[in-house]
Amino acid sequence: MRDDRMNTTDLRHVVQKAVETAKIVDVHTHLYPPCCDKLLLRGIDDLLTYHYLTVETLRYGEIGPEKFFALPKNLQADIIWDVLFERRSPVSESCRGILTTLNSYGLDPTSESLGSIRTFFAELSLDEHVDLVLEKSGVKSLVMTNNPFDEEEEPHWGPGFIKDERFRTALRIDDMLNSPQAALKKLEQRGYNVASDTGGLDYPAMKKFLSDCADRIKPVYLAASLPPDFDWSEGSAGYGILRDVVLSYCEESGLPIALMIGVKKLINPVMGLGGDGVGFSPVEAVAKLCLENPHVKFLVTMLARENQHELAVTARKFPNLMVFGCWWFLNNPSLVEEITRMRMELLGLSFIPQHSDARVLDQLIYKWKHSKGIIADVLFDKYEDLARTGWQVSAEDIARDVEMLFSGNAKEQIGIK
Ligand code: HDL
Ligand code: ZN
Repeated sequence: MRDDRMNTTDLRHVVQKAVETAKIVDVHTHLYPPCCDKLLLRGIDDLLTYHYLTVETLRYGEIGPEKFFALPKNLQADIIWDVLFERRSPVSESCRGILTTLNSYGLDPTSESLGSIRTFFAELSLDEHVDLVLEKSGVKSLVMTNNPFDEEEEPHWGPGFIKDERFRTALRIDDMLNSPQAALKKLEQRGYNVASDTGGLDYPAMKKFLSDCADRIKPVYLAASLPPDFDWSEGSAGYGILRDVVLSYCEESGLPIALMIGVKKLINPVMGLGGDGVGFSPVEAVAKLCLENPHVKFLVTMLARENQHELAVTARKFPNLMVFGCWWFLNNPSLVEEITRMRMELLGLSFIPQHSDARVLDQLIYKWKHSKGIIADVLFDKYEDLARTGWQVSAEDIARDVEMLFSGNAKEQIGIK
């Protein structure tokens, strides 16, 4: 019988402290290391013009998308601040995130102007800013999204790109899976001997390309976002490439593959990055993938709320399936709580509860603060449930469990120390 008894107040305090101080491995972001300079978005204008807030602003119809996007970034930010903060209460999760972040810097937007907030950020050098945000957010290391076909990013792929251990790479292969012919053309332009006379897809050239990219940036996993109708069956779109190029490479290299399923690209193109939608996706495809590729490690997140229960049940059947994060439109308190509770009840501690998906450096602060608060509440409730059975967790037990959720499971999956 365990003898360390904690009363409810002590238990809540110990859980909150353990979660609050937990170091984080953030398995999915869109950030860049300091060597990429301007590619790394940071500061108040980048925070305000994050695509989550631009679409929320444009809903009020005070300005049209074309006119809005033609404005310089600072004027876009002025409009967003006026529409969503000055003339309405900033109750959405993306707006609240801005306020949480400013508050963490000791800035009070109710009394300070946007101008003085801009001055605060302008005085932070890039390296100081990165160090400050990683310290405040508790993120020890994060995984980027590295697309070999991104003309802005790819030129940075040299030894300096992977020098900073805090920024790990992920080889993002959406283009190869979702637009293979265009991808092959780009391979040809880069000097790959694409056997175009076959008329079909040149798998060996694609696999060589993957291997060469991996040699350059040392990814911790391969990644792709997939549409709601993603299907793993002979003859379906992308099936051959996924099977004979990507999964074959993952099996040989031992690299996991992260699949992010359920995005409907550009349902409203004029909104740009903010134009994507969500769709229900057959989880059966994930089950078949895991069944037929037992030696590949799958990291899977799905975008539709309605997919979450079946995905968690599927994960119970496949040890090579690690469910991660409350992705994108699910990263809202009500859904993070619902999904985390359900996952813990079905999977225990064998899942990765969250990733930030941060596109702007400072977002790490609010995305993790908000999620940590919810995950701590869920954990506390579960420990209370245990206590009612007579099972008392100790402070060491709690520290161990929290480490698994915020870094241990991730490190094991992506092979980092
Ligand atoms: O495809 C992805 O990685 C998504 O996360 C998109 O980048 C999306 O636009 C996003 O920013 N989600 O938070
Ligand atoms: Zn993302």
